[in-house]
Amino acid sequence: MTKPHILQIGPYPTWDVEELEKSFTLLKYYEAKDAEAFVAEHADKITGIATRGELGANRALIEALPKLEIISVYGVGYDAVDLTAAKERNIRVTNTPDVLTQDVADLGFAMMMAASRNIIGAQQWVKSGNWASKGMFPLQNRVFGKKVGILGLGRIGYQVARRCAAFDMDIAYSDLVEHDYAKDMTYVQDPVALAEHADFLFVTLTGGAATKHIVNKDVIKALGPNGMIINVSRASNIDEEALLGALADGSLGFAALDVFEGEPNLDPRFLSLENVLLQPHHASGTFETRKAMGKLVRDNLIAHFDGRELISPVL
Ligand code: 8YV
Repeated sequence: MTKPHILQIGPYPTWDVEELEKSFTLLKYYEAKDAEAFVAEHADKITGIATRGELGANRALIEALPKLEIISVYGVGYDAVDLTAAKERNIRVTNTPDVLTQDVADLGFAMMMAASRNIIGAQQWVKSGNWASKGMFPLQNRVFGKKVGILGLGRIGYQVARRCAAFDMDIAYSDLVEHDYAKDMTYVQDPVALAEHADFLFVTLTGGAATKHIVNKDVIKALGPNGMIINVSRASNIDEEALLGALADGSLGFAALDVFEGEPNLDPRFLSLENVLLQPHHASGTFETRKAMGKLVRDNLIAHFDGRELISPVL
C-alpha cells in the first residue's frame, strides 16, 4: 500500500522525521524554493498536513489541496490554522495539549524569577570582572509573597498558579468564567483590574481573534512602572506597539517574552531595551516534551489513516 502523503510545513527533530517516514511520505514545504509551485505539483497526492503551533495552515493552502483530510498541529495552539476553511471541507484538525503544559509553566515561572533577580545581568557582573572591580551587584526585586495576576486560567495558567502558590504569592486570575478548581485564588474578570492587582501579569491565554490585544494600553498602564508582563502564549494577545512604547518610556517596568509578532524576525526595538528578557518561542522546548508532542502528531495522523478515533481532536 502506498503511504499517505503529508505536507510538512516546518522542520521537526530528526527522531520525529524518522518515525513519520515509516508511515508517511513527507513533502517538505519549508525546503521548497517556490512553495506555491511545490504545493501545486503535489496537490493531488497530499491528504495530510503536519504543521507547528505557530505556523499553521491558512485558507489559501487548504483550498489548494483538494484531497486534504487532516491537519495535525505540533503545538497546543492552533490559532494559525484557518478552522473555518477546514470545517467547510470536513477536514480534521488535531493539536498536542497536556504534554507540554508543565514545561510551558516552568519556563514562564523561570522567566519571572530570572527577570526579577536579574540572573543574566548578575552572571554578566561576574564574567565581566565587575564583582571584583566594582563590588556587590545591585539589589534586585523579590518574587516570594508578591502579587500575581494570571490572564487565562486554562491548563497552562493553572500550572503557573500552582508554582506561584508554592512561593506564597497572592494569586488572582481572569477568565471568561470563575473556575471551581480555583477556589483558593481571587477571580477578577476584568484584565485592567487584574493588572492593577498584580506585580506580575502572566499571559496564558489561547491566541486568536477573540483574545487579540487583550493586553492593551490600559492593561499595561494598570500594571505600571513596577509591574512585569510574562507572555508564554501568543504575541497577538498583547498590543505590541503599546508594549514597546511603555517599556521605552518606563511606564511598564519589565516584559519577559517568549513570543513576538513576526517571529523569528522580531521588532528590532526589543533588542535595544534593557527592561526585557527575550526567549526564542521555546517554552515547550525540552527533549521530553518535544518527543511527546512529536508522538502525538504522529499518533493522530496514524489513527486517522487507520480509520480510528483521533486522540486529541480540535475539529
Ligand atoms: C510550538 C506552541 O508549537 O504549543 C504551542 O502552541 O506554540 C509551541 O509549542 C513549538 O514551538 C513548535 O514549533
